[in-house]
Amino acid sequence: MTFITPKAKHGDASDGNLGGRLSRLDGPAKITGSATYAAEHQIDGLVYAVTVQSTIAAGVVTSVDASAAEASPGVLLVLTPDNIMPLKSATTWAGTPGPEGPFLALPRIVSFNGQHIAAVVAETLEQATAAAALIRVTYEEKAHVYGLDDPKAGEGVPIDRMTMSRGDAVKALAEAPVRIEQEYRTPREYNVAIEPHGIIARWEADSLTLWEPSQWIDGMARSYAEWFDIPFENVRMISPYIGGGFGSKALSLPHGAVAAIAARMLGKPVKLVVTRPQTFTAYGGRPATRQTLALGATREGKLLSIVQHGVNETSMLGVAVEPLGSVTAIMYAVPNFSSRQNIIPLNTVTPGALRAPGENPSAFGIESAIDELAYEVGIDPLQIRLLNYAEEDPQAKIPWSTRRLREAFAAGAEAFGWSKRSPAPRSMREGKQLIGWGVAAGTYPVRRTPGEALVRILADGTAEVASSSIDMGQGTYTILAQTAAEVLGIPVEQVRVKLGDSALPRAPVAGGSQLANLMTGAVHKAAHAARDELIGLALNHPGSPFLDQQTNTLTIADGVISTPRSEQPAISIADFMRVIGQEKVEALRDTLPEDKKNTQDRYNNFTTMMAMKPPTEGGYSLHSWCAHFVEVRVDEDFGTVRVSRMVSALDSGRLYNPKLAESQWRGGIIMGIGQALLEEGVVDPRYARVINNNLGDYLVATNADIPDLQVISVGVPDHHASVLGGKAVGELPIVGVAPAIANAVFHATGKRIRDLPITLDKLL
Ligand code: MCN
Ligand code: MOS
Repeated sequence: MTFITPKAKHGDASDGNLGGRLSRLDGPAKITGSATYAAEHQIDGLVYAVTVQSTIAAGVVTSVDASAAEASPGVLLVLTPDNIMPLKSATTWAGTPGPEGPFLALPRIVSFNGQHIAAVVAETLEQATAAAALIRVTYEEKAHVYGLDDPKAGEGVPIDRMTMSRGDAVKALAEAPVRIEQEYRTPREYNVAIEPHGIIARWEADSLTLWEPSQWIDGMARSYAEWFDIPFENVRMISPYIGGGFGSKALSLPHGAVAAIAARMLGKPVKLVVTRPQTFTAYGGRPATRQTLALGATREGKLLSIVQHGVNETSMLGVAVEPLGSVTAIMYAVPNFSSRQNIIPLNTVTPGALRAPGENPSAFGIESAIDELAYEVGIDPLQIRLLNYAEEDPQAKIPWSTRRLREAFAAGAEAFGWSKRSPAPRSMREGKQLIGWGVAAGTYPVRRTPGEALVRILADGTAEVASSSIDMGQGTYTILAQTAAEVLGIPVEQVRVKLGDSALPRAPVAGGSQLANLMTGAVHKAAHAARDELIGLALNHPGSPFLDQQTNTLTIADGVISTPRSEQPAISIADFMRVIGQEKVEALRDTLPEDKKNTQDRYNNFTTMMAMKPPTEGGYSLHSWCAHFVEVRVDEDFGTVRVSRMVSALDSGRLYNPKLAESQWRGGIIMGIGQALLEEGVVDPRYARVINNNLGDYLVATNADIPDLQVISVGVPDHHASVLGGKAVGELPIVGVAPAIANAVFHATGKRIRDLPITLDKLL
């Protein structure tokens, strides 16, 4: 079992506590290659699976000729729609029953190009790959719908729960002295984590062990248990290191089912790693979106009404909703608002979650539109945002817990030098470079699900923290060590954190940027309980040197127990444990409400998202906020866009580790720059196939694309949001980056790009 132990020395002792800038504890293992990722585990008797994907987008597999593959060297098994083991349908992530009928990991009906339709298992990866190429599939092809622009796409299906309104938006829009109406679009975007999805599945009798990267060990384990109709306790999922997920590693997927089926049929452990091209269709990324936004305002720029209609693509089989009204509804104090949304089924894999699903494209719409309004009425883009500042949640009509967006605008503008901006488009240049300055805001809700943690103090005076929650790079190991160190009074170097194993105390999904708040809360509670028990022993144990002290409390600092007034006696935890002959002191605690501690509620809490509280529950509206200020340089001749400078000010409440939070923010901003300028899944209409399905053609931002990024924290502790005062960090920073860049590009060039990414062809 992997324990993460801090090795590197760090500056100041307090760095080890909450709020300290401790470096990532998992960093050295990841950088030096000693971290073992799921597919790197060495398992005796391992065999290798490779999937074959459909080359049509719609139709039926009429036959699969596997004879050549079966006769190929080393081949052990070929799975096709003819012999795939039907699995039970599993409960959805929302906690609702899964689709009717069995779950077929290799279905005969083809609903998108790139769907797994066969798999080959062989003694080596090379043999499996070679044999997979020999499989001949015959299809009966049907007409497909390739994308939102396909004339066959239609209007789609309204999603009633997305409908929002206040006031009379249509009437107020019609009466508004100033009106603008535009359509904004975002393309299909992909998670492209550097570690591709992969799995090793091994059966021992009716127990299944899975080495698979996971953002949600307990949720995924539940799917496997239900698919194979075995008890949840029989699934062991192991995922100590994850090479990024960005939303794509939270759910069990068909290729995982294929590996587990093959392992069961063969009685051998099976490894299946999807290839980079397959990562584009083995699961979905962010769906393409389109939204019309109509803004009505006074001539002074005060918003009177917003009317929004959004659509996003989904698959033929699944309902994926990318909530386009999420930011629009709350960013500005507009009295009249209406928003509705449709989803349009297409021949694509069911879209999934990608960093800030909903908020991200929502902000692209509203934060571009408000900028357009600023030019229309002739006021500064920052001023118009302050003019329409929402002092309370305009949709829920309740106070914000904290909203330091005004402070973010002020701090960002100051650091950026916004006051020196020349207002007119195309008015700033350096030689052939047109310079543009843009601003946009972003927000992300604080989501809350109860958690659980074990904290154990050992005989040698060190401590352990254990949880089935995960660290995919965001810093969970580090902040949980800091939480335990601070509460226990033990140096952080002596705290080990164990994560990523379903055998450990349970945890909900590491999604929706909730994990840091909920897990620091659970560890804090468990550590307090362990510390209280240790102090209780020191006060009451017959062998304790503190027994005859006139005190009812003790302090622990730097691993030493002492009385609060005099320093005598003082004894290290290790010596104390030896004196009283105790092996360990441990506490398992959860943050479940009293009425939800029963077995079924507890199970659902950790294995579905049913218990996740909306940000408006509890009387306050809980959100993180940010403001991005961008400078772009656009080459007048070539239309190339470079982000040359960027300052972002963010309010995530209290930061548990500012170094890591800043790194999260920079990472999200970098993804936002990629989204603004580079990322787009290109679909060939003839085959409804994503054609740039590799990192050579699907461009993400690289170092050369990224300038120095200044990030400023403007948050204050928010104890409505979480026990320890933090708000959401992980997804916030990407929200608002693309519109800030689009706004800067308009300022530079006078061209408004409403269709991401902003490529040179659109500017020339
Ligand atoms: N943090 C902090 N103070 C707070 C809150 C958080 O210092 N008040 C820091 C901590 O280092 C914490 C990190 O920020 O570990 C992220 O915390 P949080 O916002 O709670 O997000 P989660 O831990 O739930 O992580 C998930 C989130 C999501 S949903 C996506 S998508 C995303 C993201 O994190 N994917 C990532 N950041 C990622 N970072 C990396 N490296 N890889 C991914 O795949
Ligand atoms: Mo993040 S997209 O909620 O995993």
